Amino acid sequence: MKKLLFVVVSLLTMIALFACNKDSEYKQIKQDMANMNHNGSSKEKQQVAVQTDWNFKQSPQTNTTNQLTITIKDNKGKPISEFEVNHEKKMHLIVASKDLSKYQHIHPTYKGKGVFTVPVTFTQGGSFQLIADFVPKGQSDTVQMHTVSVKGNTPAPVSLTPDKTLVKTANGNQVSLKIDTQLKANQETMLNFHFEDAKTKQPIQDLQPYLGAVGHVVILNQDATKYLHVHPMDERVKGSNAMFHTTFPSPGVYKVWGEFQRSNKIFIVPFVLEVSK
Ligand SMILES: [Cu+2]
Repeated sequence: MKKLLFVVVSLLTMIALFACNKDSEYKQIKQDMANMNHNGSSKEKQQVAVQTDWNFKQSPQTNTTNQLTITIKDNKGKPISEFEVNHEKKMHLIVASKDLSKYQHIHPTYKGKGVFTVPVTFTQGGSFQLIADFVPKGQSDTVQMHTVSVKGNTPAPVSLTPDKTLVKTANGNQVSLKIDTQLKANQETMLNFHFEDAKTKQPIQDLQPYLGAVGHVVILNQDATKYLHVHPMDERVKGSNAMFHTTFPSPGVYKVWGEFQRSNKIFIVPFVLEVSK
């Protein structure tokens, strides 16, 4: 009997580990490509070396539409022409102010021959980090970053302070972030988002798929040089919990944006977390 129990427990552990590996996605890239450290799930294919041209039609400024062209080339300078559709899009672009107080997640249009275009609006001046996330055909997830200086009124940077309580409300949805253990660098962590109606406190069961999953979690470190894009363990759940499995690459303060959809409206909940050694 004991033996049988042991076998069952082992099997369950194996299934849990398998599920973890299969569904978690982990990306990290340093701005310095020479020190690039890319990590991924076991199914990951070889990452292709790419070059990226970032070109604004005019030097970027506030309160206007800035036309951005992003061109993806291989390491010989030849445009990469085919991209996989990843969570409904060929490219995901994160635009974040360097202090992480401003955040946008937008989707450039693919024009062919490696060229993507997108209008970008900045609500303030200063330094912004642009992060393009895409998959060249037959290759693995690829992340490219670019820092731009935006002309216009530039407020003093907002300091990044870890949240004391991990409960946020957006669009009438109350979102609690639960983390089982103390956050430690290089240790697998489960981020568990719990959803309640802010008024009635009833569990929310009617989240809608957003870009092919119940939600998306984007994580940046304090200076926006380390980027993680995490997808849920189970993409099909509708609430009242959504679990995201990730690993923070180093100690420090991180900002986490959870992006979800309900009643045809996207809502974003930001959390600031401290990760210890
Ligand atoms: Cu996206």
